[in-house]
Amino acid sequence: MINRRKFIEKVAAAGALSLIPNIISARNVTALQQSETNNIPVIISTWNHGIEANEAALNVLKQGGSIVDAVEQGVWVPESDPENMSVGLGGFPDRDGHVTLDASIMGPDGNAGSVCFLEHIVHPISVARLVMDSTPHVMLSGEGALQFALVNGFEMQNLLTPEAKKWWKEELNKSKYNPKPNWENEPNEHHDTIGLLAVDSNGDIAGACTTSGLGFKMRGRVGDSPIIGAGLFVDNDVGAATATGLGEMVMKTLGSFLVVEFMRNGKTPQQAVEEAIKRIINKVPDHKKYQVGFIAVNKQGQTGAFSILPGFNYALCQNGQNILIDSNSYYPQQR
Ligand code: SD4
Repeated sequence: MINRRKFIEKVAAAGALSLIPNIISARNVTALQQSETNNIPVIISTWNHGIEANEAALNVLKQGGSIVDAVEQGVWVPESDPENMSVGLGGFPDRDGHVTLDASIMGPDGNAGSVCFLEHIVHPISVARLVMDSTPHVMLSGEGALQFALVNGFEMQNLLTPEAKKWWKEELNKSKYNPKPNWENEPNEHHDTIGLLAVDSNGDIAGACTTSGLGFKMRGRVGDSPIIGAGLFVDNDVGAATATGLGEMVMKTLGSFLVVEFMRNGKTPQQAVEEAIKRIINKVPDHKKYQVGFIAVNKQGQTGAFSILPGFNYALCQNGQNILIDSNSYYPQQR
C-alpha cells in the first residue's frame, strides 16, 4: 500500500501541485460543508488514491462527459497504477499467486454491471460497464467475464508486477494459509479498494468500485466490491454508498444498500454510514480485528464517511477543492 507520506512525496515529485491534498480531520468537514450553499457537483472516493481519481472524474464532467464516464474514468487511475497494490495492475495476488479482480458500476438510470474473479484485464471497471451497457445481465464471473472482455477488444496483460510477486513469496513463507493475513495487527494494510461516487450538477448520481480484493485470499474468493448492494449501491432518488475493508463483513450486512436505505428513511449520509457500521458491530462477532469503511453521498451533495477502526481516509472533491480527509471511526483506537 502507498502510505500517505509516500503518496504526497510522489505527487509533489511529479510537480502536480494542484493535486497535493489538504489533509484535514473529519471534524472540520462539517463546518466546511455547512458554509457552502451549493454542494454539487461532488466526487467522493476512498483512500489516498482518491485524490487523483477525483481529479480525473472532475475533468470528465468539466468536458461535458456523462456521470457514468466520470466514475469509470476516475477509477481508471488507480487501476492502471502499478504501485497501487489493491487495484488492477500490480494488485495483490491470491495465495496461489494469481491477481483476480472484482469491480462494479451503477448509473443514475438504476442500471448496474459487475465482474468478479476476472484475471488479466487492467480495467475491470470497463468490463463491468460493458456488462451493464450491452448485456441483459448484471454480473459476469471468471472465465466467462474474461471471454466477454476479449471478444469486446480488451487485451490480456500480466497483472502480477515484480513487487507484488515478491510480496506474495514473502507471504507464502510466513503465512499458514490464513486468508486474512496480518489484519489483526495492520487493519488498514493489504486493502485499498477504490470506491468512487459522484453527483453532477443536475443531481444525477453514479458510482464505481474496483479492487484486487483481499491480498492472499483463497483462490476463487470474491469480495463485496462486485456485489451490487454490498460494495456499491446507487439510487438516483436518494444517494449512493460504497465500501472498503473486509468484504465478508460488508456482504453479511449488505452494507452499501443499507446505507442508502438509511438515507431514504431520512438520515443524513453521515448518520447513515455510522448506522451501517454499528450494524456490523452488532452483527459480526469478529468485527474488532478488521477494518470496514463506508463513504456516502446524497442527491443534495452532502457526504458522510465512517469506519470501524481508525486509519481510513477518503478524498472529497467539492466546491473547487479536492481534499484528503481522515474519517472518524467507531473505535477511537485500534483493537
Ligand atoms: C474485498 N472490500 O475484496 C474488498 C477489499 C477492500 O480495501 O476493500 N480493500 O473484501
